Amino acid sequence: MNSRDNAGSALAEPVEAAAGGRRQFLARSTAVATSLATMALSESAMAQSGATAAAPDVAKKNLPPNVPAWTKSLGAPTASPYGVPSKFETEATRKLYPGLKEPMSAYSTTPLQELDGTITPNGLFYERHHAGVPEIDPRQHRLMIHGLVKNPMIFEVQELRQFPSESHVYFLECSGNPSFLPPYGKTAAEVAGLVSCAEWTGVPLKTLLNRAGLDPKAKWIVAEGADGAAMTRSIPIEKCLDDVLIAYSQNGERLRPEQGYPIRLFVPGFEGNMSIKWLRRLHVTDQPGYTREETAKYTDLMGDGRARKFSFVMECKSIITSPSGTHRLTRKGTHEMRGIAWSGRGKITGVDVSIDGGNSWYPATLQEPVRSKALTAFRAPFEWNGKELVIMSRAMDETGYVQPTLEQLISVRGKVSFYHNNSVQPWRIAASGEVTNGRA
Ligand SMILES: Nc1nc2c(c(=O)[nH]1)N[C@H]1C(S)=C(S)[C@@H](COP(=O)(O)O)O[C@H]1N2
Ligand SMILES: [Mo]
Repeated sequence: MNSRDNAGSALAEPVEAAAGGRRQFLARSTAVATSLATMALSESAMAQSGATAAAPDVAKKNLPPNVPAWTKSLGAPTASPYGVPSKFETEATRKLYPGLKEPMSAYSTTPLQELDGTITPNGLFYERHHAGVPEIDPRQHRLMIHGLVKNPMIFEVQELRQFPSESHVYFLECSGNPSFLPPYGKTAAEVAGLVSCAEWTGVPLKTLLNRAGLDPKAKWIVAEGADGAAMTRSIPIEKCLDDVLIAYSQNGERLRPEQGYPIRLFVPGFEGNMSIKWLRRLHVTDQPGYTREETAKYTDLMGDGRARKFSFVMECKSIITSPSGTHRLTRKGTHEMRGIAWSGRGKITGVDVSIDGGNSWYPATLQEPVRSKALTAFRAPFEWNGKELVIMSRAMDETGYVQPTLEQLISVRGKVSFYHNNSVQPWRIAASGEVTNGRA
């Protein structure tokens, strides 16, 4: 690492030097680069890297012992107004959920199988819009609080930013991530890509409610969005006075239009549809609104025909994202499985993994810090000797709840249930190394 850093700083100097000096430097840097390359690519490193062997089309002229083309010229100019990923990262993109026919009342998935760690880049945050993404001028947007309050209020966006703020890392998950029935997705994104995680900054809702002054009869708040769907949901007052935020930033920058610019409600640990985007109205009431979204839509029909309503909390769940569907193992030996776990009830306390289809389990290592209602990364080594394996993970949270199998879930909820499938996800590694959905 050190010698590479030194080489890097040596590279920085000559850019400002005169042309003659630069040519001289290039001769010097060629020597440095060549010796570094020889050192780094020891035999064992070559055996580990699969990448060189797997890409025969890559021009040999850029490989050791040659100096690559990009080392012999200036790069792109500084200060492109907004940075974008490398053009070689073509798979790290959001995709419309499989089978959707139109993009307006639709959802797109986070490419979980392409990402590392627990923070979702803003451009890859999953999307769920009931009527497309409105373009809202923040100067013309207002938040109204009315109903069972002493002082009804209307806030400008810039006023909201002046209240004492808080920042928290929280996951957001759509309750339909995924449905119970086949077809089962091919990739981790298709199976569970309607979950993402960000650091949200905003003003606690309780601050605004205290200012408005709650009537003792206040029991619910009906939140409404400013999009064409005027998406509306009722939230119990206890939750509103607990950890709900009026968020205006995600991962340090202002919300993206897709995530509710200029402000959204953020209801930690609850199903995504309650975190009303483009928030314009909070109606304080003594009972739920029983809006279209919480009657026709977000209830869970049980096997006996009764509906489970107000299933707010996203229960504990996990998924292995690497290796996962459409990945391929290219060598035998020790591999690392990696994944994410989360719970709407608090912190993840453990993740077990299995390589024999769930017959036996062993503990994965959790990446610190483990945060409440946020994605937690886990990893565990496993051996692959060229025989078929079925790998899966099972998470536990601080309430003692253990992530169920699909069979266990169906035995309780029946088969007509659509939302809240938090079951264990198996991946099959074939003798060829190909990874596919273990359910298909
Ligand atoms: N105003 C409004 N809020 C909304 C929605 C919507 O369509 N309109 N979709 C909801 C649903 S179903 C989910 S899962 C989340 C998705 O948030 P995201 O697009 O930031 O991931 O927003 C919720 N809030
Ligand atoms: Mo959703």
